[in-house]
Amino acid sequence: MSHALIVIDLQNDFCPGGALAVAEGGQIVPGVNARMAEAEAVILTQDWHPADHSSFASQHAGRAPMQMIDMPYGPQVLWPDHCVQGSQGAAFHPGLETDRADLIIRKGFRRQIDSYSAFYENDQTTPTGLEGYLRTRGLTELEFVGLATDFCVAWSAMDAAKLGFKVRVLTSLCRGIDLDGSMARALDDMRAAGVELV
Ligand code: VGL
Ligand code: ZN
Repeated sequence: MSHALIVIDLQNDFCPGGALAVAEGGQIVPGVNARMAEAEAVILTQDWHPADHSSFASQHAGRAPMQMIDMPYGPQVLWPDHCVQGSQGAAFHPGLETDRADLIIRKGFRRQIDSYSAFYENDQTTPTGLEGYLRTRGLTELEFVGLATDFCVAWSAMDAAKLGFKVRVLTSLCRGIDLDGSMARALDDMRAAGVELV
């Protein structure tokens, strides 16, 4: 019981009825709540975009959601507007026991850059500060759950493994978007990065 549970983006917009809904996204909530009791620390991430965020297709003339675009930091999927700061869509799923969180870390708040990972923004250099928090608390073992498996969960888990944490992803408590085979690719990439898939 020395691990941290990191719950990725369990927010209304990623659940059925939301702006970027992941199939069955809400179904993992009871299981995620149950895992909180087993963890030394509980950390929630919250996707938190300004209304004019550059990852939104609406900000690029003639572009549609799910198309790719080249950003200064690399290729980027254009998303429907989602998780706008302060909106109901950005709020956590109402069933999630957020009172049990030690830390809530927000990401994606800089207009020019997206942030899938809880550790680094999509330039893979700008830190969120989570690594320092975990290290100063002596938390070296991380368990990931949440949404979406093939984007924010996978990028977070792979960064954690690269940083030297012992990492597992509970796949039954994750759900994915699966855009052009991204689900299979993410599972392969996580395994290759040394992430344990449970
Ligand atoms: C996510 C796409 C855009 C995620 C966040 O939480 O996986 N995906 N923003
Ligand atoms: Zn986002």
